[in-house]
Amino acid sequence: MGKSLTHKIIEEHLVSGQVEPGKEIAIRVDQTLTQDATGTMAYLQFEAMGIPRVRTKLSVSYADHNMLQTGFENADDHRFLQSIAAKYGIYFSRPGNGICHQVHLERFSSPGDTLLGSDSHTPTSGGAGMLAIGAGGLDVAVAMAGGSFYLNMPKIVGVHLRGRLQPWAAAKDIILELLRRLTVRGGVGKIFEYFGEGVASLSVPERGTITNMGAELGATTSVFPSDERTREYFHVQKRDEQWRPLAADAGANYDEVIEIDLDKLGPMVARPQSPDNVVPIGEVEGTKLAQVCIGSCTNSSFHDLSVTAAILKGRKVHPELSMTVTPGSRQVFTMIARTGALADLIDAGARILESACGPCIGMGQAPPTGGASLRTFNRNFPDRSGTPNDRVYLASPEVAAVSALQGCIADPRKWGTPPHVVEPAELIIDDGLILPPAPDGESVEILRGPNIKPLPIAQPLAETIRAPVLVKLGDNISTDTILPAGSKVLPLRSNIPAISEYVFHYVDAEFPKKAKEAGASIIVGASNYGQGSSREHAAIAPMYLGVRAVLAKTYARLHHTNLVNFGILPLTFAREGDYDRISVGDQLEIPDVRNAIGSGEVTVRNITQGYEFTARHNLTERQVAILLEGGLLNYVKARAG
Ligand code: MIC
Ligand code: SF4
Repeated sequence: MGKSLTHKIIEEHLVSGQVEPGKEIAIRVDQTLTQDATGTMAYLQFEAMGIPRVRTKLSVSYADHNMLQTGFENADDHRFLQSIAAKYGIYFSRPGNGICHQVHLERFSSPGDTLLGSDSHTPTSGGAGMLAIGAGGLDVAVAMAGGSFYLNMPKIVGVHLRGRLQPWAAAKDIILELLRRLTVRGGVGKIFEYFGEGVASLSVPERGTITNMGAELGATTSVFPSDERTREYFHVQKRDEQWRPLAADAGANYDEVIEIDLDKLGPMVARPQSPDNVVPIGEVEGTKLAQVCIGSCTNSSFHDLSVTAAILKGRKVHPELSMTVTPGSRQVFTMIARTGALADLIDAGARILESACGPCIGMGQAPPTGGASLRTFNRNFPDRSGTPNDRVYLASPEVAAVSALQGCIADPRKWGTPPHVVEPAELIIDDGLILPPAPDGESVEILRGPNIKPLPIAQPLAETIRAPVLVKLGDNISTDTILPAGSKVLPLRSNIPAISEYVFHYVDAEFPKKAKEAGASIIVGASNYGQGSSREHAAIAPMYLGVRAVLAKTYARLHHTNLVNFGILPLTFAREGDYDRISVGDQLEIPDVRNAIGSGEVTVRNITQGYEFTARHNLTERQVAILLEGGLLNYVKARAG
């Protein structure tokens, strides 16, 4: 039986474990990336490990999220990141150089290598044949220190792409179609590997759109083969020598296979407030729009912006809406300036934003109250845009551009012939905003602003947990709900005491106060608890407020690991009915938990209601040991000697 590409890469990087679904494996990490909203914590953690220089082949620190400088915090954090990168052997991509995933794909992706990034959309580089996985900052810090990355071996899903995309259908529609079929939980514990004749018709940035948004399926990662299209991409990036061919064996063995017939795929739209709330465009056509935003790490390539410009050329954005365009990288920005596409966008009345995450993470451009926003982004979780009860739709740049002209969601197939965008034969390559590390880090001084507060350290698991339930939540709660981002909160990422005041802000603004008063507390979640981002702050801040355990039906991979890394016990209900029985305010007791945890089951007493139930966990032995020691940092330090 032939091997999948994923198996080949994992086997090449295997440090320990058996490559069988569900078994814990450890893999070697070739490259790491961090961004500024997760990076400050990751580097504080790296510093705490006392290692003089990173031990990866390549580590890059990006400044792309925290770009609004309405106070000193973000500027200070960027200065900190720049100095720490110089000291510890890390490349620093300065503010203005672009969104981490877009820049990484362009300048650093490397087929067949592994990449661990402190951002959930790290799988974007899977578009160039990397095994690229999102993780919490602490896991990335451990990888920078030379440690392996541990994960439960996922199932491999082969996605067979048949045919080719028809006019007006886009790469975005492929991933939206998968979200429609599988939902935001459908990819948990899985890696999606693309194959079939349809692959060759997709460029690397188009593949990047698909692997990027595989994160919304809950997938561990997604990967494309490295083929002739990949070679062309490396050639225009003037990185020919970094390309190598990679593919699955003929007749490769997949745990599951999904077929997508590209010939039959039309434009799709995700409705508010979940990326899997997907319908064919006909079902939402005519929805009046207050805003259209093009950009984010999902759709901000030269092709995406050039298609948009060609549609808008000689026309004006509808007067009742506001349109923004964000180039994903300085390279894209420069190229659209040279080809004239930028002038067409400006003429049409689009608001041009700097190369950064921007509106995708609520850093400006919150839509008006009640107004619908159509975005080419990857997430439309509640309140993420910065407007309470927001109505955010997700679609391709083609749909967004045509809709921007018409003032409502419009089917481009009824609008006219798709523009033909010619990819430039030569790109302007200028890595001037990527600073290499100092050759001798020892003399570099780390510049710390007053926003950077010391890391709180978790406590070893208690003998007995006795605590009230402070909040009870429904399915698919994202980390945006646990700890919002946006322009007010993001600048506090290096300051846990300050950011913890925003935990569950939109669910119960009193949560931080109640948690501090209670001293110890428990969160109750339902299915796919903690989906979405890699932000470990959604674990650190609750830990800081005294949250000791979470009880949920199932967890998203990244958040589950982050909870363990910061000493919060993630339990599951043995019987789902026990979820229904429990109420906010109930006092729970988990007796003798340090001993009981080894068996995989613990007894929970609901003291308020007077009954007992069983809770389980799916922690590996290593994770149990981490919890007993009070988090990964304590665990690593104890083993370092
Ligand atoms: C996101 O898209 O939610 C973010 C902001 O990029 C996060 C990282 C963070 O919260 O800093 C992610 O996707 O991991
Ligand atoms: Fe930035 Fe949005 Fe991409 Fe997250 S999803 S990395 S916030 S552009």
